Order: sequence, then C-alpha cells, then structure tokens
Amino acid sequence: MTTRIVELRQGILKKNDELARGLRERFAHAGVLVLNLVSSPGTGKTALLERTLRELQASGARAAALVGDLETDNDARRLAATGAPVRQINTHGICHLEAEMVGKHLDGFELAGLDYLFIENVGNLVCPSSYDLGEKIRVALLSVTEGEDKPLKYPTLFNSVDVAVITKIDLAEACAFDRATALKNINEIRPGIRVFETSAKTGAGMEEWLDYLCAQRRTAPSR
Ligand SMILES: Nc1nc2c(ncn2[C@@H]2O[C@H](COP(=O)(O)OP(=O)(O)OP(=O)(O)O)[C@@H](O)[C@H]2O)c(=O)[nH]1
Ligand SMILES: [Mg+2]
Ligand SMILES: [Zn+2]
Repeated sequence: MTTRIVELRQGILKKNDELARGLRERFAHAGVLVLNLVSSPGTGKTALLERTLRELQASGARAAALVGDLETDNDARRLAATGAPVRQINTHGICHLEAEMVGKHLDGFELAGLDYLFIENVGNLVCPSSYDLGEKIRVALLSVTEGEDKPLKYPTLFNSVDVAVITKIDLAEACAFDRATALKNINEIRPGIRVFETSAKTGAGMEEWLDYLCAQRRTAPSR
C-alpha cells in the first residue's frame, strides 16, 4: 500500500517536472523573467506584489501575475487594481500550484510582451518545494510576525529557493523580531542566499528589491 502511494506520488512529480521543463523553455523563448513566490498564508505575498507591480509599471516595465488560492478571487482583484494583467488560479482543495495549472492559465497572456511574470503560490511552506512551475527564481517570504525559526522548521522549502524576503519589517519592533537570528537561520539552510527586508506598508526595502528584479531581468542565467 505504502509503496503504491510512493509510486503514484513519484509519477505525479515526474509529470510535473516534464511540464515545468516545457514552461521554462517557453518563458525563456518569450524573454519573460518568471518568479514563484512561496510562503505561509498571510506572510504578505499579495501585498508585496501589489507594490512591486505598481512600481515596475511606473518605471515602464511590463509585469503580470498569476495567483493561486484554494478559493476566491480576492487576491487577483487586489493585484488587478494595479492595472497589470492578472489571473486567479483556484485549486479547489489542492494546497500548492502545479505546472499544469500554470500552463492552463497562460492562454491569452502575450508572454513575449512581458518583462516579468510573478506567480503567487498557495500559502503553504511544505509541498510548493516539490512542484517546479518553470520559474527562473523561487522566492521565499518570511514575515516578522511568524517567528525566526521558520527556515529551520521547513528546511525543504527554504533550501529550494533562490532568494528570501523578510516582510512586514514595519512590525519588527512590536513583535520583538530577532533579525540576527532570522538571518542566521536562513543562512543555515541556504548559505549565502540574498535576503531582502521589506515593508509593503511603508515601502521600506522596496528599492533594493526592485533593483534586484531589474538586474535579474538583464543578466540572470537559466536555473
Ligand atoms: N503592517 C504590515 N502589514 C502587512 C504587510 N504586508 C502584508 N500585510 C498585511 O498582512 C495581511 C496578509 O497579507 P497578504 O498580502 O494578503 O498575504 P498573503 O501572503 O498574500 O496571504 P495568502 O494569499 O492568504 O497566503 C494583510 O492584512 C496585509 O495588509 C506589511 O508589510 N506590513
Ligand atoms: Mg495572497
Ligand atoms: Zn500541496
């Protein structure tokens, strides 16, 4: 029984990897930089994206977003208010995005006309680590309100990312957030990784984050 479950799971992951490979080629061919944002529910993925999409568009860049949630189009509506093209993916009970869902929601997007495509994953620190979505950059978000030890508790996810963003830094003092410990924990799981510290509320740290995106758009090699 257990062997059968493991085999099924491996089959699903293999199929996902193949579809993700196809997506990655498609994104590279179109010249669009794709980022997959992963974190616990409520870390501030949508809030960071709202601000990011606004600022990128103000600088003349073309950016779009796909956003995954089990139900509702609340996040898509928040993101669409920035003026960017946005699609909601409702997974109806599945707790992560899969490459197939991403592929299905690209119809009608003119990828070659985009500089950036952001994929906001379903809030979950476990299985998004196993599902490649064809992204070039995987971003883990960690908010100051959720504890400095998340990277140690969810090493598989933090180990799978290219960059991390500590969010809600405007609340750091109120939460007695231990910045040094958080940075040490991230570094323990993913040594040398670049870490941004942002507030979607005050705009702190946004300049560094946007500079990074801009540099990746110009120079990033394939994953
Ligand atoms: N003070 C403060 N609040 C924030 C910040 N970013 C997000 N929030 C708040 O945190 C809550 C959750 O933010 P969301 O952006 O919806 O979080 P999310 O990660 O997209 O959540 P899910 O999509 O449900 O996983 C909201 O009430 C936001 O207003 C921030 O930088 N500072
Ligand atoms: Mg969200
Ligand atoms: Zn899942």
